[in-house]
Amino acid sequence: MMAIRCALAIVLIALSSVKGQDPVECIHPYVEVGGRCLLIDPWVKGSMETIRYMCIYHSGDLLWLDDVYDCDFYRALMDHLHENKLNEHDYWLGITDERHEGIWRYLKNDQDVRMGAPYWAVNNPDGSEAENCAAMLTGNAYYWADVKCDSEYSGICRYAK
Ligand SMILES: [Ca+2]
Ligand SMILES: [Ca+2]
Repeated sequence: MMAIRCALAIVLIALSSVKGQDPVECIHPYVEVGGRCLLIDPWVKGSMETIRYMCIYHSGDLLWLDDVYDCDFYRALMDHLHENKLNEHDYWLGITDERHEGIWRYLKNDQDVRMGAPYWAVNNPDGSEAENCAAMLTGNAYYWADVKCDSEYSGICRYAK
C-alpha cells in the first residue's frame, strides 16, 4: 500500500514539474527541504511544549506530514539530516495522543497520524499514559517513538503560513 502511494506521489510530482511549478522559496531562517520550509536547530533543546512554542514564534509548528507526498518528503528530510551532520540529535515531532490515549494526531491540524510502518519504530507507541508525545530518536534510527512529553529534545519546525 505504501509503495503504491509513494509511486503515485512520484507521478504527481513529475506531472506538476511538467507544468512548471514554481520552486518553493523559504523565508529566513527556514530552509527548503523536499519542497517544504523547515527550521532545524539541534542546539536548542526543551520539552515538547517549549520547542513547539519556539516553532510557533517563528510562524511554524512542529513537524507534520501531508497525506500524498509525505514519503518523498520524509526521505528528503532524512538525507538532509545526514548530509548536514544533524543526525546526532533527537527531534520532536508535532504528534500527540494526549487528548485521547492511543489516538495519535498532528498538533498542527488535528489530522490522524498513520501508524505502523514505515514511520513508527517496531512496537511503538508502547508507553500508554506515560508517553503522549512522539519523537525521532537517533537510538531508533529516527523511526518514531512515543516518549514522555517533558523529555528534552531539539525540534524540526515547519513553516505554517
Ligand atoms: Ca500515550
Ligand atoms: Ca515508547
